[in-house]
Amino acid sequence: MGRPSRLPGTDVVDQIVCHVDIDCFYAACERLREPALRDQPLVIGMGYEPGEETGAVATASYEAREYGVESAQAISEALERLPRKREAARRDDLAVADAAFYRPVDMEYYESVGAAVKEILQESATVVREVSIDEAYLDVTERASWSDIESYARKLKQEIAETVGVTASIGVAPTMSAAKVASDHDKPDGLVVVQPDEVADFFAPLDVEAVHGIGPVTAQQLREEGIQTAGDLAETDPTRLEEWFGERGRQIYRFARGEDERTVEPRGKPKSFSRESAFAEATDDPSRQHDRLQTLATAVAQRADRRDVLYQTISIKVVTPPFDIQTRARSLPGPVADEDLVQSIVADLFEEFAGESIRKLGVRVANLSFTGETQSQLGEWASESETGSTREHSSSRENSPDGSNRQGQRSLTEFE
Ligand code: TTP
Ligand code: MG
Repeated sequence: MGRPSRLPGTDVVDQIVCHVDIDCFYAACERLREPALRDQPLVIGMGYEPGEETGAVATASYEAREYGVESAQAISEALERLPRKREAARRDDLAVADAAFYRPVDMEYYESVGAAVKEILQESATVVREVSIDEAYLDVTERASWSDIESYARKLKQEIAETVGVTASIGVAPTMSAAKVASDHDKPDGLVVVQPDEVADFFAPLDVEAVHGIGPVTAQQLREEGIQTAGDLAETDPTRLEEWFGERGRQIYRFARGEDERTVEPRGKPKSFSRESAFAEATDDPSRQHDRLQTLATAVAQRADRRDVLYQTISIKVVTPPFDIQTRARSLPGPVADEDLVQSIVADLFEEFAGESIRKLGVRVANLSFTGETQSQLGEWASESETGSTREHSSSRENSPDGSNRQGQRSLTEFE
């Protein structure tokens, strides 16, 4: 197996594409740092505070979607369908069970959770195309085969759930557009594999609106022409579609037939590099702890080095039983690429944990530069340490970042 190649004599690319999309992403992030929001109707958006008038829903949890609340809806409409818990609790005519929690958008925090997911994806595939904060295409042709792709995808979902704490839906197919449709097909927590010989059967019964590139307006136009399903669209004369929609008509025709010759090409740069490793059982053996930390430091520094990346923040993550996460970060005055320095800083940061029983360790370098500017000398850095602590998968709001830009706080959320 190698990178995707065209099947002999055809236009068909021989590749395995995974499309990964996190379920109700902003809501999932809020639930990470405020576990009381789990299983509750939850709306993320702006403009719901008293005195504010306009604003839109960014996303809603699946519990809230059952009330018809959805992305891009006016917040006033969302509040009508699903009042705030706080409001419902005050009034006799509103049931608290039929009300939702509302939270404002906190992009900086969501970016840090998104970066942690992307890091796992970068490790899991040969090529990753990041398309939005919570979504990416993976070329996994070299990492799996069609016979074991389901277990590959299941492991990837599990790793995202265990490491970051959010659920992903994954679609696998031989083309990007089919993989995208497949990941949407069984949300939330979906896993849909469309084998190469199943593409036509998979598409045929789907509503035209499920086809990649077709929004509600186009879907309505198609329905008015009697084209209800992707199967109908696949059998429509493409010249008619071209008359109606121009070049895009050809494209949706091809997508509805499962034809898409694009290959997954990279875009976007990593925000950090990290490695974590759990002990089989928690250990208080200082030499095992030290060795593990040094191995992680070397792995991370070498990975950054291979990509010609400099870093300015170095941090460690220490998980003690049962699941308490502590992070310690140190920022340097300028970007460096120095394996020995990473090793000595992580050893320094770890000193305060001497004697403790440790379950898991992690090392991260962040604040990356890709241009290879001047490298700081060791003596120059007047370092600044930051600390943070939280509980794995159940960090509370009090422990979460307060929105300031301090280095250590960013590293805290990146580890969550
Ligand atoms: P999506 O992946 O489209 O939506 P989602 O993750 O909330 O829900 P799901 O994937 O389970 O259907 O978008 C990712 C995030 O982008 C979403 O959590 C919030 C933000 N977003 C907006 O702010 N406005 C929008 O109109 C949309 C669609 C998304
Ligand atoms: Mg999503």
